[in-house]
Amino acid sequence: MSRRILLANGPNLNLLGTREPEVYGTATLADVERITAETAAEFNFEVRAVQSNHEGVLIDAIHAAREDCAAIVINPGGLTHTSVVLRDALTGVSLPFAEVHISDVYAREEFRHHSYLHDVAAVRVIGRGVDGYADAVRELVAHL
Ligand code: CA2
Repeated sequence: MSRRILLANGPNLNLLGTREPEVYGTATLADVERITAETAAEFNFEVRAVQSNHEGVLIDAIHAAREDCAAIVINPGGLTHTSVVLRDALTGVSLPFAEVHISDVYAREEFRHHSYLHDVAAVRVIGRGVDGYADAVRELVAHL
């Protein structure tokens, strides 16, 4: 088994730490990538991180993960609530994945309550802030 995890962050998550701290906190995307890599290292896994504002770039990264990753941690951003395409990519590569949301989507607008990934994710971590990425790694590794 590969000892690598793909960390994928979707649209607008590059803005973390710069706006809306009351919703998303003050940690940056770099912090998220560091937290995830440090937690993975505790289990002897390395992390390849990608963030993109473009759906197709995320799809290509997921397809590439099939070659050299054991699992995926993904915060799809707003694509969570819209993208059959992303769901198809994730189910298509057959890698276990964790769906992470920094905010508690169920305490927000109703359109955020539905996820196209929810029923196919191996792990779901919702509303635990950026520490949720560390929890996702732990739960995903336990699942492997
Ligand atoms: O809570 C999450 O992690 C979300 O996946 C974040 C998405 C949102 O559409 C989902 O419903 C829940 C939005 C990411 C945008 O991130 C920003 C961060 C700072 C400032 C502005 C946007």
